[in-house]
Amino acid sequence: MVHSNPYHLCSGCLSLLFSPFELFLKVRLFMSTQSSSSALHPTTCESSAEASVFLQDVQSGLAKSQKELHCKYFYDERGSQLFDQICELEEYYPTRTELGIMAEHASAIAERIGSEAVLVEYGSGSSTKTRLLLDHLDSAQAYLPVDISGEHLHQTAQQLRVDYGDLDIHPIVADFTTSFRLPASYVSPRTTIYFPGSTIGNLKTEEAIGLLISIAEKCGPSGGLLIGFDLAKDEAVLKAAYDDAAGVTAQFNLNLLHRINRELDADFDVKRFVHVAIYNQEESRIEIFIESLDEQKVCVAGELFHFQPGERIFTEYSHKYRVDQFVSMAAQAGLKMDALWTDSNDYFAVMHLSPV
Ligand code: AVI
Repeated sequence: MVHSNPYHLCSGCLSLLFSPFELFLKVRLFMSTQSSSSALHPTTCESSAEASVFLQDVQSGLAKSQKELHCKYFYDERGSQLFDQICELEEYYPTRTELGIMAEHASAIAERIGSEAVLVEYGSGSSTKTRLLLDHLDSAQAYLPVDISGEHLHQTAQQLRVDYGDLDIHPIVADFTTSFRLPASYVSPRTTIYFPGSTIGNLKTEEAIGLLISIAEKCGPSGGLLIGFDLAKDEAVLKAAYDDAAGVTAQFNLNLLHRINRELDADFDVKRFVHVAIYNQEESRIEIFIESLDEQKVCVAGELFHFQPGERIFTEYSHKYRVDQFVSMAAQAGLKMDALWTDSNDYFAVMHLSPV
């Protein structure tokens, strides 16, 4: 069985390409979208090149004064299983809320996208949400799922071809955050990028704007962006969602240390670390850390790292936007909102934007 992975990354591939977009960001982004229901391949390092990028990232992250590990590394096989479990938790509202919005407003959303669209999905995992769209779109020209995991892509495309016989389905194996281009024959004034899952919230603001810029460049003058993102809300709701009573999110976060032990010849004593999720009100985001319970030393492939009691490793941001904040971030990328759908609690937003 394979599991959800909102990053769909292959660290070996990731180290190879540097687009103008990446240079602009001065970071490498390896993101894709989440899906609770789809089967996505785990991202355990499969080659020595990938393992060496992972090792470099871990050692350089732990050498920083604020220790950090990139959240893209959450999603090995076990991490992807745990993420699937998170999506099913009572406290974790985003997945079911977004799906509810899509189910309730599918025909209005499809109408906003318009007829004869070329639909490009960033991260092709969310087949349930995608099917809701495909079921309602008027004479879509083509569906282009984009994913770094070729095997998964081709499985999805195969099934969709069976179910949507008339639709031109053209999977693209690519990391859309790097130097990804649409094939010339699919470049259309009606290109709509679909980016569900609120994965944009895991990016730093400048990274999110960079990604939106690259999207604005791709969607046609009569096309746009359909994006799902999480909304700012009561702190108690957020803290419960990222520190659930059953401790699944804690296991998900700490699995990163198990993964490093497994794959990188490290000796984290995982029981001497705990999961911490903080709500940073000023930045309107959840910040996730792994905290050391006591003074300890950890060896990662021969390199020693010291931890003080209470010292934290930063692992993830999850931004919660106000609609006006998101609109102004999108404006910096040359995109303007033209439709918005939310749930009855205003927990989550699905927004349609067009190039200015
Ligand atoms: C993938 N991403 C949108 C999730 C989120 O809610 O930020 C990742 C996650 N981290 C902890 N729980 C879920």
